[in-house]
Amino acid sequence: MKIPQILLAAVLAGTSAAALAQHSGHHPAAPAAAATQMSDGEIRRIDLEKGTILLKHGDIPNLGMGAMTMGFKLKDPAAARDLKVGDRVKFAAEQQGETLIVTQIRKAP
Ligand SMILES: [Cu+2]
Repeated sequence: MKIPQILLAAVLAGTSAAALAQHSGHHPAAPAAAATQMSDGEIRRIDLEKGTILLKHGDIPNLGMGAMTMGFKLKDPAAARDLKVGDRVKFAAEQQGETLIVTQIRKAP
């Protein structure tokens, strides 16, 4: 069983080298990964059939985004059925490829 162990060691060495290369890259200000950060928003438009929402939002630290008004996809439109234009909300968003998706949203208390 010598050969598989050597292969495994080579794979592990390659993995850590790649990880080190990433850490010495060009993104010194990348925020620490957080589980779910809720951001503040206000609904400007909502379309449950298309699954889209336009939010005037505050900072979204996990996306490195400041305050603005922009559109998102709703991960679960059914969960937003009680929300309407003008509602203040707490929401979580994440980027999947080119798309920004609201993964959680609820009326702000
Ligand atoms: Cu934005």
